Amino acid sequence: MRTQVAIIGAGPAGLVLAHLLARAGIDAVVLERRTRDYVEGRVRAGVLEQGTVALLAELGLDARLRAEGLVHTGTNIAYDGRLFRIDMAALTGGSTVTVYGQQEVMRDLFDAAEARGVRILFEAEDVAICGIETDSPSVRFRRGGSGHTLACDWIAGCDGFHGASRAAMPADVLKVFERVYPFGWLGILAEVAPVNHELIYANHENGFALASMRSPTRSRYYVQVGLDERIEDWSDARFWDELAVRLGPEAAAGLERGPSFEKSIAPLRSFVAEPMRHGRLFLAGDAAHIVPPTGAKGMNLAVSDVAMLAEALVRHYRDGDPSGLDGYSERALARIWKAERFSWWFTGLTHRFPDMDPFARRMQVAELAYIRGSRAAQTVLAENYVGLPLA
Ligand code: FAS
Ligand code: PHB
Repeated sequence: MRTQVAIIGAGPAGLVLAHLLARAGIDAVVLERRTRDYVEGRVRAGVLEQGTVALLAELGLDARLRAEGLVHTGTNIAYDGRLFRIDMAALTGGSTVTVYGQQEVMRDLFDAAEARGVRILFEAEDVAICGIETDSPSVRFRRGGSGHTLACDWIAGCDGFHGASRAAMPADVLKVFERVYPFGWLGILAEVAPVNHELIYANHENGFALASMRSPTRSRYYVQVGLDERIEDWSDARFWDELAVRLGPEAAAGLERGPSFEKSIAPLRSFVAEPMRHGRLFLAGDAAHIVPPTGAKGMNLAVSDVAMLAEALVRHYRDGDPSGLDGYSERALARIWKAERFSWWFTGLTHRFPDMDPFARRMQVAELAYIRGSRAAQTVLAENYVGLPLA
């Protein structure tokens, strides 16, 4: 088998890249180890930056997004029994975010793949990356009980944090930067109306909580939990009681309870691997970086990475111009580190750290009070949350 670009991973990074390359007439093959149902069934991100929405629209993949996505002009912060709104659109010249679950994005990307000529090989196992320091790289894999080799010009490692691509980078080339947080997020989905028409990020002395949603009738809620806590420790009743406490009386007024139909705990980390290119291998999305979901950046960064990578590949194949490929890692990392900073800052502002002393707690409350009263501080939060421009 041969293609121009071998894409490993059919998550948001791999599929958006595949659509962008197919639209440009560049041949690609996506190797995904799971089934479509498994990938589409993973409950993950919920908030799309304006740039992500625009890219999906450019690809003609925004019909359902426009019909079902919830456009938010603001977001809300609750602390010490208070609740205040940040009018992001007013502070950023009209920018908004759209609530539309990653599962829906993946369904739209998969549904449109065949018509666009996107080739996805599901259940491709034992992927092995070869020859990235040569002019003839390839990817070996097993599928349907047989071994295969995919010869290619370039390899896009879009296989997430636990994939094979980052491990293919030479150890003496790769530098990693990491912060592992001493807590996780317990999230539920429930068929109940959201407590607010926008999101609420809550800082409480018991810990962080987030009120989000997937539709006017489906809510997505999170509470911060300790690393030693298990899903079986959290009945629905305990979850709803603790969520109400952490949101506070004003934010939780009218909180509708109901049975959860999805419940999971996700760990939080900040992680960046540099560089995002070695020879014929490029990294994109979670394969190269992870952010705590507080800033709603994970999936959006994956999309902006591959928007830059696709632009570079088009310049290479159409114009014989290597500059985009040569500059990809530096350009992508410049935007990634700003999102890492925002996500790390917003996590530090809203979560309860086990070693937090009374002074540190007072610093959190003082910063929240300052943001509540400062247009300048709210502008800084708003412009990061809606998404910084692609430089
Ligand atoms: P992904 O991990 O989505 O996709 C990688 C794909 O590669 C997967 O389909 C995987 O099966 C495949 N793969 C892996 N190894 C392979 C191999 N060896 N061979 C072939 N295929 C392979 N972001 C937010 O913004 N908000 C959130 O609330 C949020 N919650 C999250 C919860 C969890 C549990 C996780 C893990 C992530 C969450 N994220 C969230 C971040 C998430 O949305 C990612 O940023 C996003 O999925 C990144 O997309 P990709 O880079 O495509 O990686
Ligand atoms: C979600 O709806 O899943 C969500 C929203 C905002 C975040 C994280 C997760 O910051």
